[in-house]
Amino acid sequence: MLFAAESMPQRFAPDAWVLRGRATATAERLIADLERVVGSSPWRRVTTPGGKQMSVDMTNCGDCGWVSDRRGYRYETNDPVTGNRWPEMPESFRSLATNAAVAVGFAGFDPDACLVNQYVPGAKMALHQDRDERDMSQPIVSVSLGLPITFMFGGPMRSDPTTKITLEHGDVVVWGALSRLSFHGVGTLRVGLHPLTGATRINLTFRRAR
Ligand code: MD3
Ligand code: FE
Repeated sequence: MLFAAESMPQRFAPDAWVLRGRATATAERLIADLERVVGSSPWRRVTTPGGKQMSVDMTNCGDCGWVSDRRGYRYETNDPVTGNRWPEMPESFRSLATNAAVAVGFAGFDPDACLVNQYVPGAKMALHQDRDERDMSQPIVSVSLGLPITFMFGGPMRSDPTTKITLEHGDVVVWGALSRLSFHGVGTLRVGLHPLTGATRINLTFRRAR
């Protein structure tokens, strides 16, 4: 194949699209830029307000970053681990996110936060809502790199039925306003080896937080 497989956006929920392979061609650049981000703001495992340590390694880049501790969930302009501002959002990240948003009709998406999640074997993310952002009419863009995972997507109530989709290396998902308060989660990462990320899965989540 001359070009990485990239398909048209597929809508899998009333306001959610998957762009299969959208990030494949730029994945090496994204991972190189991520290494610089992690060099400034290293991976860490945060604690939830309930006192449990998450199984996912996290960091952020951009004007603000998502943090969690015993006091709650929130966005902060400074990394609590280093005390410094979060690293700047690499241009490779920003352009991928804004272009993917445009591809499904969201012109003007201007993310100020990119939460980066790293899943090692055994890591997962339980069903939850994202409700720490100010303007819930803004979309969210997520980029999957490395090993595949099962993503679960439900409705506005925890008890709503969930749809499962496999997210693979290079897949980009755009979530519109009608999806914003939907419960979602990620199944346990299984052991594997990916040529670009090794034994891990990386997810970049772009948000307009403030
Ligand atoms: C749907 N991360 O960081 S990204 C999260 O794969 C999170 O690491 C998952 O859920 C991951 O909060 C999923 C896709 C995603 C992110 C935010 C959403 C989907 C969403 C917010 C509302 C609805
Ligand atoms: Fe989430």
